[in-house]
Amino acid sequence: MQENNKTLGEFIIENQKDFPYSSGELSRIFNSIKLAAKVVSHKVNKAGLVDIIGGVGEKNVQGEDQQKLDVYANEIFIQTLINREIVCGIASEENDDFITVEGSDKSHNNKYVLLMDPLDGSSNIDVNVSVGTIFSVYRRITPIGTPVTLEDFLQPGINQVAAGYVIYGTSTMLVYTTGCGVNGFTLNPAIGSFYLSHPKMTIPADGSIYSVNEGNYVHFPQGVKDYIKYCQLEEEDRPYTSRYIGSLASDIHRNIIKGGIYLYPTSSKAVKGKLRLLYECNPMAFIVEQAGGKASDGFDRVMEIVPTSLHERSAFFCGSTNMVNKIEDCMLKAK
Ligand code: AHM
Ligand code: MG
Repeated sequence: MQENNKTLGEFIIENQKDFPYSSGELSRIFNSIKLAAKVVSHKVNKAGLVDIIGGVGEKNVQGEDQQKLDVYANEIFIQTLINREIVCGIASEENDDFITVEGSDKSHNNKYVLLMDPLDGSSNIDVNVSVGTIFSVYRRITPIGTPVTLEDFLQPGINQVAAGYVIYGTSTMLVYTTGCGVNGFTLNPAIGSFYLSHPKMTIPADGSIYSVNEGNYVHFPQGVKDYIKYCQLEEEDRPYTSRYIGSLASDIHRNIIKGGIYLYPTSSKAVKGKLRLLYECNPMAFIVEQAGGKASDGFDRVMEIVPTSLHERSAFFCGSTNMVNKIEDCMLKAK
């Protein structure tokens, strides 16, 4: 079969041997994510019709209350996973605490926990700019058969068995890794199937795009200011191009394809950074590393940070390896 004619479902079955422990459980998790992503994609595509079909807090034509899209996406992903009894726990950027998932027989026999940001960049929805879902899967640490605990979620990123993102953009795309490279799939909305459109994605070692919210420049640490000035210098292949959507999955996706770096530093306004280590930084770091790139907090590998709380934040520099090496140099020199 031609690569570009392969559906995500077929690809998952074909590559099940690459899945850690390959018991079929991870394949079922992917099938649920795929399903939830299609439901959310459909809803996101109708977001611009809000004035016609009713806004948040109003009733829609079926007499149901309209919800904010991020709340809706959160519920869809959680319900899809719970109904299929395939994970033992879920943590979401939208929920203060993790959710324990027990089987209909009250068992706790599933192996995996899933962490997610169900609708990242949701401030972009009102202006018709791409948003995304980001997810991460770990094998539980506590014994199978017992309820999950916080410990199962507070694992360093190097323990991830799978991670991915969905972009609800000009097309809806799902990109994921299980630690054997990165593959991207595009939804054909007419048929409702994701097709393999970006096999074996790799990020160039060098790039010429830097993505940062430069409006916060005055609040950035000196090393980041130095790096931004370096990007803007007229020297060798510089100045680089500045591109910032403000939607993590889309900014990283573009930089994987074209070569570039995404920066969300600490600042005097956000002393720990803005992005969440578990829901945003680690899954993106896993994908970018699997594509041949690098992810750092400015000094150390993001995926080696041992988390101490569910909603912990981190500085995040991620993308083409040589560009991330350069910002680490700048950070070290300015320390
Ligand atoms: P959110 O989880 O509240 O949507 O915030 C995460 C988003 C990322 O997608 C994006 O890269 C970043 O926040 C943009 O932040 P800022 O507006 O501060 O540049
Ligand atoms: Mg987010």
